[in-house]
Formats: sequence, C-alpha cells, structure tokens
Amino acid sequence: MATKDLSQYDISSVPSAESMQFGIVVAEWNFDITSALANGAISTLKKHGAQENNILLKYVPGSFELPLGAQYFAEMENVDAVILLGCVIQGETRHFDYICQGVTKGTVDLNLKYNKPFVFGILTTNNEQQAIDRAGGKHGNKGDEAAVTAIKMVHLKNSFLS
Ligand code: DLZ
Repeated sequence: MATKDLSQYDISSVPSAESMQFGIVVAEWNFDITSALANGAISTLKKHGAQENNILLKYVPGSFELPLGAQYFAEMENVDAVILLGCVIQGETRHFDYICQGVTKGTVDLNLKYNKPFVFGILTTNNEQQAIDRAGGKHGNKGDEAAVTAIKMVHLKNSFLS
C-alpha cells in the first residue's frame, strides 16, 4: 500500500470485488472531509468491480459513534466488510484524544469479535489543512486506501475458506 499518497497503489494487486458486499459508515462531523472520503471509497470499490447495490451507506453523528454504526451493519446486514470513515481534528481540549482512543479501540474490537474486516478510514489530524490534503488533496484520499484494504481483507478471508 501507499506510504505517501493514500490513493497510490498497484492496481494489479487488488482482487475483484465483484461478488463482495460492503457497508460504509460515515461520520457527519467535518462532513466536507468525510463526504470526500466516502466518494473516494465508493468510486474505488466500483473501480474494482463492486456492484452499486452491494455498497450500503449509513451515517452517524461523529467519529465516536462509528464503531456502533459499524456493529449495526455486522448484525443486521449481510456485509463482507465495513469501512468506517471519519475525521477527527485536534482542538484546544483533550476531546480529540478520547474520540481517537474510543474509535480505535472500538474498531479493533469489532474486527476480532465478528471475524470480518472493519477498516479504519479515519483521519486524525492536527488541523483542517492536513485533513483536506488527505481527502482528495495532495496526499490522496484515505477513502481510496480504506476501500482497497477492505477488498484485500475480504479476499484474504475468502482464501482461507475456499
Ligand atoms: C465532539 C466532537 C469534537 C469536539 N470533535 C470531533 C471531530 O473532530 N470529529 C468527529 O468525528 N467528531 C467530533 N466530535 C463528536 C464526537 O465524535 C461524538 O459525536 C460526540 O462526542 C457525541 O458522542
């Protein structure tokens, strides 16, 4: 995967997503950024063969709510992977730390509890410009990277089952 440009990857290394079903949960906080992440994720999934009706999109108020939104997908929809998209920007208080800790721990727990990929597509930046740069700006789009990760992880799981 890319280290500098989040949208740069070896296309030939990405399996077909044609038969895969995805849930995407998007935080409404910093929506200019998170909607750009969602657009990137959706177009990347489609680029690799995912069908439009196999990409399910839901919204939660903020990044802290992303793990629970993702859990609803796991329990109520037949998805192969869930992509969590959010943007937490450092402010004057320690709120940033608590939200980041909560969503990170929550995402790790979901991966292991449900034995399926829950992809961490959350920007955690010092300022808005850093987020813009990673939501379709000069450092690419974290939504693209999250989509590629979801496809690869579903493919990995399927390789153990076949
Ligand atoms: C409260 C809050 C703050 C200060 N900053 C952000 C942020 O930068 N990004 C984000 O996604 N959400 C933020 N939130 C909202 C929390 O994630 C959460 O929605 C509320 O604390 C309610 O649980």
